[in-house]
Amino acid sequence: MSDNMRFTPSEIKVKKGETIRFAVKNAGQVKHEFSLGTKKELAEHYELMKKFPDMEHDEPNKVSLAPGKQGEVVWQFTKSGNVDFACLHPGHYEAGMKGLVKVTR
Ligand SMILES: [Cu+2]
Repeated sequence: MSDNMRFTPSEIKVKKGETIRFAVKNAGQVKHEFSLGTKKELAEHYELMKKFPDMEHDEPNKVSLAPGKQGEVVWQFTKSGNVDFACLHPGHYEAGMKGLVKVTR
């Protein structure tokens, strides 16, 4: 994750049933987060983040990282289709800080 509001890579392909360990690093100078979910879940969480921008997360599908820090999200993809991920710090999502996991059969 970087301060140019991008995830690298921003598109990941996995197979249905696979468990993926996302090793996430904040290479920027401001806080970023990696939140995995459906578009609807991400949108709901984004509304919350706008109200409480400093909220910390300990849910299994998210990791908030201070500058220079590294973290992990481990997730099993049980359905084929697309799963979104995004940084939901206010302004980051609109700036394009999002990505896609493509789950194939
Ligand atoms: Cu961010």
